[in-house]
Amino acid sequence: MPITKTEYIWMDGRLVKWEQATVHVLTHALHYGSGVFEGIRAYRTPQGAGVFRLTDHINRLFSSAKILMIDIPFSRQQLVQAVKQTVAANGLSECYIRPIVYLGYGEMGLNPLPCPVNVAVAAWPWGVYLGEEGVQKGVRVKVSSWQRHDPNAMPPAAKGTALYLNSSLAKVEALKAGYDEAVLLSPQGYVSECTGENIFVVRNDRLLTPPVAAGALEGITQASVIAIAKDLGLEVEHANLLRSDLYTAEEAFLTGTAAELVPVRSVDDREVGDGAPGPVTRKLQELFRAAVHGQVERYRGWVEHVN
Ligand code: PPE
Repeated sequence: MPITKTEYIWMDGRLVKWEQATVHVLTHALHYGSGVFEGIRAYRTPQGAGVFRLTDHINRLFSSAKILMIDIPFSRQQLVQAVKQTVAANGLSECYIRPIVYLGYGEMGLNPLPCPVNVAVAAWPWGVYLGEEGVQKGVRVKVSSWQRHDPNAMPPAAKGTALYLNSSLAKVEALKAGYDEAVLLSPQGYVSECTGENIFVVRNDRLLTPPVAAGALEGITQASVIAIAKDLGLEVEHANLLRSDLYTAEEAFLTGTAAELVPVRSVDDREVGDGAPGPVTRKLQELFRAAVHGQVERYRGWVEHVN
């Protein structure tokens, strides 16, 4: 998806002009994927721009860094402020926000420990990730021939830049085959997640989503949708799913910051339900949309205002 340029990017403690937010070609992270990042969205709310679950995203950034033994040279509070400052400085009311922590310039080789650690936060307006038609009618997904990471090869709990080569391989395969998105299975054969989204199915009025142990990222949208579903009285469970569970599900949908909540229309050419987004998906989609815009009293604590 193309990037829409904004004015400022936060780099290592200060705002710099968009064009000046550059790195050296010998930056460690460029060679070895030694970085961790977040994807966050801010939404227009009655009180101005509100960043959805900002503190939770920053906490996950610190967890990712901890797994990879990267010492972030800023506090959580400083990075929360950096995000707010970036959104405010660019005058954005709705945007996608990309904080990244990466090993910088000064060392080459596979011992990352002596490397300087750099941090940047960019923000820009970003539309629907899987297309407007996907949001309305649902996406067509395909089980990938690429597996999700084995947790002893790459830790899927860390949102590390290097891990996304796996997602890109699966994404390209799915797109070339004419699908919208790929579903990856764990090395044990269980459904894990999509290239940048968690997956849910609805079965007998119960909501099921794969556990972290199946290689899925602990999604913040996933956690939000679980909370909303429970408040609606639905039973929710983390469960290992087989690909056939996707084929026979009554409903299925994907969740992620970039994608938001997107219905799944078919899996491997088998229609999910009757091939149109079901009532549970629709209800959750509607409530999630209201929640991120600060329109639901109960979930207002999730919205962290910029001003
Ligand atoms: N799984 C993966 C692999 C993933 O990348 C994301 C977010 C999720 C699940 C959902 O997590 P959450 O956003 O906390 O609900 N993917 C981010 C990056 C996507 C990209 O294409 O880049 C995102 O949605 O911002």
